[in-house]
Amino acid sequence: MWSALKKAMFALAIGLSFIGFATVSIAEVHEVQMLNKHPDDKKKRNVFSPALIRIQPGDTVKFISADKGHNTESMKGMIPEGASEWKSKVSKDFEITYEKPGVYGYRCTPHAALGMVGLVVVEGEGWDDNLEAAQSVKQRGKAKKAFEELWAELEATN
Ligand SMILES: [Cu+2]
Repeated sequence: MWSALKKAMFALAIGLSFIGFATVSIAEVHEVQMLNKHPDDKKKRNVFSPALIRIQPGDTVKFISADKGHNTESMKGMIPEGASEWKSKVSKDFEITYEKPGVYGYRCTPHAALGMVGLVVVEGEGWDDNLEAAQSVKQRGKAKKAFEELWAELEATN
């Protein structure tokens, strides 16, 4: 026969293991800095850092206006079908929660042609369904090279 204490401890252990399990699935908040200069390479100006971020459905990305003059805006043809577009105000922090797996290409409206673009990848079933479509969007100026580097980084870390 178990003592009342043993029973209580057993119940507590079960309870704690459920809490531990639940913690794993709690949505996370990821930060992306909007910067005038790359933290590791001062020659790179106007950057999102990190420019490529992988998250889980339900996670939030917080874009931090660390330096003024930047924003974040989803790009036409570069987000999954049915996902919501976004456009933040310049020089303001901005938060967005992503539910649908897929790739989400975005830019800084004033600096897109200078290569200030980024990629959010929401992992999960069908995440690469819109990959080809996003990659085939025509890019202007330095955004072309910037996205080529992001696609390469994405492929290298798959
Ligand atoms: Cu910018």
